Amino acid sequence: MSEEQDLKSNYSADNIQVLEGLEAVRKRPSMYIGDTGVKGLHHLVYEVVDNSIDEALAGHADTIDVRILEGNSIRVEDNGRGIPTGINTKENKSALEIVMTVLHAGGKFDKDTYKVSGGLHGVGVSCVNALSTHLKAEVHREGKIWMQEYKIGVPQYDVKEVGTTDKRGTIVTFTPDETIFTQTTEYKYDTLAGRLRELSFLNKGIKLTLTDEREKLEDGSFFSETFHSEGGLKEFVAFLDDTRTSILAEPIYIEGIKNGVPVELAFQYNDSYSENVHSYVNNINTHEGGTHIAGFRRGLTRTLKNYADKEGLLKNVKMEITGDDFREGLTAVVSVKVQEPQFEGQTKTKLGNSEVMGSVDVAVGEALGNYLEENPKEAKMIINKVILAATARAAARKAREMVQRKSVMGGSGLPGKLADCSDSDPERCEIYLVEGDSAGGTAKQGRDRNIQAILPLKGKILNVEKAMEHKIYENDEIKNMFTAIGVSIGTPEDNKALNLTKLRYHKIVIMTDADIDGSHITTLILTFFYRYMRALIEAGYVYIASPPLYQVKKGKEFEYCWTDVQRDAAVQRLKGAGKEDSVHIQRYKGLGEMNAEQLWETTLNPATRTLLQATIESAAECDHTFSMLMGDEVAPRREFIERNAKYAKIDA
Ligand code: 0RA
Repeated sequence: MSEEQDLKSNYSADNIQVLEGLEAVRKRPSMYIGDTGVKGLHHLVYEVVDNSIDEALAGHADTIDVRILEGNSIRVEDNGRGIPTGINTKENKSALEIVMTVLHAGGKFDKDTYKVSGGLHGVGVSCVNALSTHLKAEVHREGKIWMQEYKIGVPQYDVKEVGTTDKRGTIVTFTPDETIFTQTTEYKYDTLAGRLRELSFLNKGIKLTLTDEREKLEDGSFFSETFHSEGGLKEFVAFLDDTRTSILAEPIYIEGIKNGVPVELAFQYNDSYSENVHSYVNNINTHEGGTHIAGFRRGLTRTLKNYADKEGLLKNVKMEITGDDFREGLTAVVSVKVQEPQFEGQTKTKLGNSEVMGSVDVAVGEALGNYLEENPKEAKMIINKVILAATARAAARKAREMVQRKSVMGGSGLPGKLADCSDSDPERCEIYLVEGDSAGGTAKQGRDRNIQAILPLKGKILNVEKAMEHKIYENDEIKNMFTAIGVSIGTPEDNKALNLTKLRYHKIVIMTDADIDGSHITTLILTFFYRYMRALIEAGYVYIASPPLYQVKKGKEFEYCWTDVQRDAAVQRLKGAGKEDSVHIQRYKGLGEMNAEQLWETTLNPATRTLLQATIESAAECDHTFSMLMGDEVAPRREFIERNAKYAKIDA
């Protein structure tokens, strides 16, 4: 019986509504979980974990165990009270069955619990059920084990008692439906780990464990990590800044309920020039900020300014100090819990509730005011840093205006190294940022000159993580990128706002050699985009080219290969009846080894190439990774490279 028939044959008067609900989820999964790609696939896990987080926040659980099982099934276990299994008299069904099969039913059985968790889409575990070929719910409660299984959301039997137990809690195991998640059903360990780590900082005291059971380690065990933070946001900020040099001995930490809004935040200053403020509402990352961030900025600026004025620290300062100056080198995490959040903005990640602004402003004002009074030495260090920032800002503005002036000089303002395309519709146009003049030359010959522009970049570009802002605008390679791409920055209100109206290409492709240097250059360019043109990444305009690693050849026949597995398979295929040694493997050490035609076939031709789109899964995770990769500390960088050794080994 097919799954669709399975769904139909279970129709009966009293569950029509239920089935309609879950059919809607299967018909339009994106409406419920965002998309059916990699993101949506991982969202299923977050949806289940969120329920356990809610149980923990209600004070009934402290441990959540997540496992990636063989075949990419997921198992989530908590030590909470267990979803109630008794018969709900109104529906004449087990509460467990209702929670698992009715949209938005999750919270309805426990009105007293203050529900604050719940993913961006907050749709509940029944959606996960609808999008799984198989799901099993197990409840350990009052000495008994209860169980029910489902196929694409349809119960396979009534909730049944299957044994006795001395544990408490809920276990949900599910297998995502590959007919829904057509792109991939493979879970990325690092993606799940990043979210669980984030959740552990945002919800202090909860122990979250992730285990990858898909592959055994050499000693026969599975790779596993536990994320557990007693310090919460204070530790989050320390983690984000672990490769930067802090100004204060410890982050400033603020926690309290203001006008009924629970506010938690922590911040630290470091000796870098970038601002890293991350915000969350009900554990959801609010990329676009909103009223909580506005309140934080307002409280920070006002309190620091008042203190500096009162202490006469600005007496000899001639230039104007702006809000930005108070946030240079600032790393902060702001987390609020809002009963009925209103999300706005392009990606619905901007908090709109106006009352929250005052709550955060007041919380910061009180706590920071006290801190400054009690820690005059630290207070002076912060104010001195602000004054320095104001001085540097003047220099940066000048440098930025120079870049801008050049970019508005019309067509002639384009960099001399740019080989532009002839089409002028940005939607069709692409620009390849190519490592080195020689590969740049090949790319210029091999490209489709109607729609593909080539900008060669000279060696390693400036590390923006370590440079002061005005240096960045003085750097030739960076100037070339700004002017070629056609974006400008800098409005009086917000000097980081990016103006995309003059964007000249909708695909910006980074193309470097497939070796360690190449991946370093890719990282440098991505860091630059992340810090100075983040909107380009957020809009999905930034890509990474993937040139092949090998050409396997026998006589006139040849194949390109991107991995060792592909290479070995190609060798087998081409070997055929012939002798093995007649098969020749060419290892491409750099783009320069390919001729124009080969580069076109493998890497440039839109019909056959593979582009990786750069995305920001978690801004906090990205921030940490970039500062670590580009920062001063060697040990964590080496560790990261070793952990990602599959890629790093390419050139070993
Ligand atoms: C409603 C009521 C009760 C527990 C839960 C929900 C619950 C849901 C989930 C989802 C994952 N883990 C969970 N743990 C508990 C219990 C009410 C009571 O016992 O009085």
